[in-house]
Amino acid sequence: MQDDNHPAKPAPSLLARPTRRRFVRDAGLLALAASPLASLAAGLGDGVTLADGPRPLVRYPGKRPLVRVSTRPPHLETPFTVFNEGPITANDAFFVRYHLANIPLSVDLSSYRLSITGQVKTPLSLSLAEIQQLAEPVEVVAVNQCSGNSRGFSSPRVFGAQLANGAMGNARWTGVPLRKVLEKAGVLAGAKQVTFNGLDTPVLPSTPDFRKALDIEHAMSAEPMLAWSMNGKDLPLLNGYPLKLIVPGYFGTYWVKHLSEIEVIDHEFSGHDAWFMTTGYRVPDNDCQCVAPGTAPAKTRPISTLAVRSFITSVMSGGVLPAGRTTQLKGIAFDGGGGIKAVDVSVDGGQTWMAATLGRDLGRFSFREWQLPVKFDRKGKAVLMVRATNRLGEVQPATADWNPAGYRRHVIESTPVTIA
Ligand SMILES: Nc1nc2c(c(=O)[nH]1)N[C@H]1C(S)=C(S)[C@@H](COP(=O)(O)O)O[C@H]1N2
Ligand SMILES: [Mo]
Repeated sequence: MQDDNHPAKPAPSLLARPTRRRFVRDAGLLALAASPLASLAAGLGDGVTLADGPRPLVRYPGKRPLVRVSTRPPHLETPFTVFNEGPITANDAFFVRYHLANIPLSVDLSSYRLSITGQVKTPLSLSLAEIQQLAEPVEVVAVNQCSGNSRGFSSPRVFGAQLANGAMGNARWTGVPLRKVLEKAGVLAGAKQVTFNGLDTPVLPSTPDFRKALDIEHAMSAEPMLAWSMNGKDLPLLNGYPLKLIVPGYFGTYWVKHLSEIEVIDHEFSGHDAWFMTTGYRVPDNDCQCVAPGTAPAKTRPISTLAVRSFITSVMSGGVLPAGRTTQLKGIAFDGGGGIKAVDVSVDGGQTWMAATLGRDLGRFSFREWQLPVKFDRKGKAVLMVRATNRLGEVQPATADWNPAGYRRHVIESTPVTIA
């Protein structure tokens, strides 16, 4: 079992100092040396040092150097400077996350099929070409963000991959609405959920498969999509070629890659292969989806939509900005589909705030760019902060809330800089 979804057992002493799992990591490195994906690039990393130590850049097929979180299965973060290139994250820079070590290293379209089974009138087995014929293609620009993005900043520390802020990306997805394929199969009365599985498999039978479920109403709604194209090109292999479930507004865990099986069920998904719904990827079942640091929630529920977030992308932590001259601050904001209404920036550690100018609106599920010219009169240390408000009036909290898995981090970000 990959440690990212270690059952959130709250043992305070362990939470304060989780196991490093060095053995597992090193074993992964050895395996990589013998794998077809072996092409480690020399690199100095992204400069982020979390409690797990410095993080090197690695090079995988079809990708520019990305930050290595783990090697088997591949888990790669986007270097943060990429988010300053524009509101769309390039395919070759997009983060990669897998839970199971048997991942497809190629997919043959002549034998690839998507099956639709379970509580349907007509079970289907469709080629990619048949899926593409199901309906007029639709497009959405949407953020894919890992539930554990930024988890490495949790305090007290939590189990799981110590991610910085690069387990997210924004792309234009092209495909057909999920409901078109469900309508073609004919969903029977009594259907409760729809489950999704991809071509990757566990190495050991004791490891649960990676399967996710959506409620039938959500699956039949306008948003979820079966996408074969990302930013106008085929999906990169590592991001789910040839077909990926897109669930706009929802965390990446639902965006099943190499999608090969859809099953309509008449009950809530349960059992061994439902682990990533019933045990992993759950948040405290309350309004803030949080608990007092170091404590366990009484009740949990599956994680769902993205919280409001915003980042400065034009200046990194520790950056140096000029005094007496105008600097264009720039960044991104996003949420779970309400849409960004306003972005405010502070250059005095949160005492006063200035309204930033929003960039082009690419849709309510997309990154929204913002910018603001600022002039620093005094030399010395300064703390830049950015906060966003969505159309529902939601903003980030000033201090981070906490949950045992470090999911859904969404605090107001601070960037300490020097004015010189
Ligand atoms: N088949 C498959 N799909 C998967 C996963 C996986 O392990 N296997 N991980 C999920 C999780 S937790 C995330 S965050 C996203 C990451 O998408 P990406 O690798 O395309 O960036 O894929 C999701 N889809
Ligand atoms: Mo994830």
